[in-house]
Amino acid sequence: MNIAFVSGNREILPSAVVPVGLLYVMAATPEEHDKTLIDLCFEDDPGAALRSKLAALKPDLVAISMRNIQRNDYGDPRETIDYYVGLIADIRKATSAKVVLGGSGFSVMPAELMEEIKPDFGISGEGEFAFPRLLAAMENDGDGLEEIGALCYWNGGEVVVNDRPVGFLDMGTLPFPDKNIIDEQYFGEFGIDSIQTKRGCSMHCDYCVYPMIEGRKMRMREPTSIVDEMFEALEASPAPEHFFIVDSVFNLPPKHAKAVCREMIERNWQTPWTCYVNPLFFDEEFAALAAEAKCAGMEVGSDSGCDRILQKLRKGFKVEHIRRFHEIATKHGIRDCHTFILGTDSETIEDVQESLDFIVDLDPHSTIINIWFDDYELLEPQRIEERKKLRADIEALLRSDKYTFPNWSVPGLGINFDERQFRALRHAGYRGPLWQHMRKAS
Ligand code: B12
Ligand code: SF4
Repeated sequence: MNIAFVSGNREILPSAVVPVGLLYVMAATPEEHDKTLIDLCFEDDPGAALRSKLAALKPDLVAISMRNIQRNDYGDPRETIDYYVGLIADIRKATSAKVVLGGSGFSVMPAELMEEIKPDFGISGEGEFAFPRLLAAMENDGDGLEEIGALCYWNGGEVVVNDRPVGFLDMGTLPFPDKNIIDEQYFGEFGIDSIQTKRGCSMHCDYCVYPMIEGRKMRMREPTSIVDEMFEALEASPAPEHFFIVDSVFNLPPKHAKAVCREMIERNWQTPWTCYVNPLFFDEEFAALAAEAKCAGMEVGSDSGCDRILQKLRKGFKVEHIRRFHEIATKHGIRDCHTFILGTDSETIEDVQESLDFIVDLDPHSTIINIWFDDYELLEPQRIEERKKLRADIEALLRSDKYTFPNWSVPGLGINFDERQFRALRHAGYRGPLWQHMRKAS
């Protein structure tokens, strides 16, 4: 088959991210198929670009990746869904090929997004396993469709979501994604590559959708293969100047994370990198190894500075663990960025204030503050209405002088978070996630 792989993502804040999920799916698609990447990230008119590229390519199948539902500024939530509805309309205008939708955004609520966006097929969760099986079934007149776990399709006007076991990929068989086919702006302008060392998170934090995308069972890659892939990525031109380890939580399990760091140290890895960590599994030994392996920064979903809320969110850690993480990371010269989500269910404005005072006292290198938004608010506007008062009170606090700092970003309110500011930082030569430079630059 002649397959067009389309990356729909156009979010460039805080930085444009390589469509690594789609690249992995492409790499796992058997070589007997013709594969072309169409990336809409930097197109001025994505719909027109898509139509003209598809008209020239004449594909038999269009596989489209939807990475995000939410936008970084948490602006009008309908916009992303409407954008994908528009892309499907563009595809239908240009070709009669069937359309398959996948990606982390799609995986968060596949049945609802099938109804909204109306592709012919949807695959939730990892695609390397299910997508080649879908191709085989399509070449076999649809035989075996019902056997493919997590496949969504239409039957008599209704969405069917197969509830067969999904079947997880053996991470040892993961082919390397081809970074030579991506737009040169990813590395030339933003400079950051993505690398994944494992899939799955075994924790049970209340709101978290990550296990829906990657599963709960943690599946590790061999450290040698991970570092081989990183060295291979450095051969791209222009080469990446920073890596982001895209694992849900890198330091879980600790043994794996330490083994990856040891492999980097042994092979004299020199390019800085950033990862997500969980304070619960964070220890001195890991911090020391990460620093020696050139870790520049760690991001942590601290979420709240109030133990009652942390417990409610089932985070598994307390405020004291956040403090401990900050102290150890700082001691080893690793910058820390804490994301807080204010106004979750049952939270009062007093709890929110407790969190804000906690951040002032902790004084991490950087802080990103979001006001809680449930993905389902997109589909149920009355839920937005119910939460209006608390949201307004939180916004007032965040705009007050008491809680305004140059290293605190509030994407939803555009506070220390806008494209012009970030572009200026990049032009001034700052590289990697820009939160790492907000203090120095301000
Ligand atoms: C790492 C990460 C980041 C890093 C990225 C760093 C970097 N340089 O890559 C940072 C911190 C910058 C970031 C920012 C944002 N992120 Co983020 N991020 C993640 C995370 C943890 C991993 C993403 C990743 O790369 N995974 C590895 C790849 C291999 O997996 P994948 O993309 O899911 O692809 C697989 C499948 O989805 C599927 N697939 C993908 N495409 C296709 C296509 C087809 C046809 C098929 C069949 C299958 C398929 O197969 C792939 C391989 O198995 C996810 C959560 C998670 N655990 O998934 C959130 C996540 C993707 N992010 C999310 C969001 C919202 C954002 C932001 C908009 C806001 C924010 N700050 O969170 C920005 C947008 C940035 C941008 N430019 O797009 C959401 C998206 C869903 C939603 N609710 O909207 C997620 C799911 C987290 C969440 N909050 O729920 N993010
Ligand atoms: S540790 Fe992180 S990735 Fe895992 S369930 Fe909790 S919030 Fe989600």
